[in-house]
Amino acid sequence: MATATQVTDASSAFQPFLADEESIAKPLETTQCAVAVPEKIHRAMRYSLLAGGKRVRPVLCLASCELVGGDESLAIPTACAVEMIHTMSLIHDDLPCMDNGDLRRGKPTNHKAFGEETAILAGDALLSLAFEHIATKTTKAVSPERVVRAIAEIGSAVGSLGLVAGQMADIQSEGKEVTLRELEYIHVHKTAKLLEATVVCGAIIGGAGEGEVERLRKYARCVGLLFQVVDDILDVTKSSVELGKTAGKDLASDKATYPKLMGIEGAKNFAARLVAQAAEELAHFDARAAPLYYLANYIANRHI
Ligand code: GRG
Repeated sequence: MATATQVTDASSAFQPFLADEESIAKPLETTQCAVAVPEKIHRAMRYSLLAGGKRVRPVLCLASCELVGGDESLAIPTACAVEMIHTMSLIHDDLPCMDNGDLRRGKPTNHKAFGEETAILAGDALLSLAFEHIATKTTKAVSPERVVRAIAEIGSAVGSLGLVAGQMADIQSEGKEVTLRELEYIHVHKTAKLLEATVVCGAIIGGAGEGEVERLRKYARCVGLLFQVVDDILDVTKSSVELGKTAGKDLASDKATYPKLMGIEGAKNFAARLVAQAAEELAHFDARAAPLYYLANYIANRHI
């Protein structure tokens, strides 16, 4: 069995509450790894957090910190915290009372593996751990004022005016005709707000000035919306390939998507405009903006 020191660099940032991924899949009786009591809740938290995923948000956070001259190590706790929050939102989104998903990140969803009660609690605990993690693990090299600002930024991005608002609007739009404006509201809140907070917090922790923070906020808004537009395009193109048809599943389904409201070419043009707008904001920075250019293009051209 692997030890905590054998996990990958990316995963080791999530210590101390994780041990090794392999043990997560094993029944509790055969698991040797040290997890806090109650073990089931900590195993459920690690199960989803370490299940993989593209880690787009942490990478954006670190790149933003470096862009403004901060060492990436300063932003590691914030980057991990954002991934914890993203993961908890996926766990809750998959619940039977929400999207009722069976699979996530190539594995059974948290509630399928651990039961609904545990999945709800695992999400709650990840959310709370995220804020604790920033507050207690950010190095003293970052001023307390900046740490508090980052915590407030993330808190407001995921609360009732942020991610939760987007999810609520999404639920309330079910079975109704959705306009482009309403769709944008849902995605800006459900997806873009957390991405925005991620980039902004990387900059705050890295020591950015106000002008830099606001430019990066604009960059992140474009990238956040881009993320969802591309997701919608992928839903159509993936299902077209899977079904061997020209019309994808999502063009026919009830769910409002960008390709459905704008057509596939319209959605692709919109995505291209968002990438260009994001790049425009970065043009005000020096060569250290290269990773953020790359990330916008990665998000635009990804296949998963
Ligand atoms: C955060 C307080 C709080 C509550 C959560 C359930 C809920 C409220 C919101 C749902 C938000 C949600 C699931 C939005 C979709 C975001 C999205 C685009 C997910 C896919 O992100 P990827 O592709 O996934 O980055 P990986 O697995 O690669 O990390």
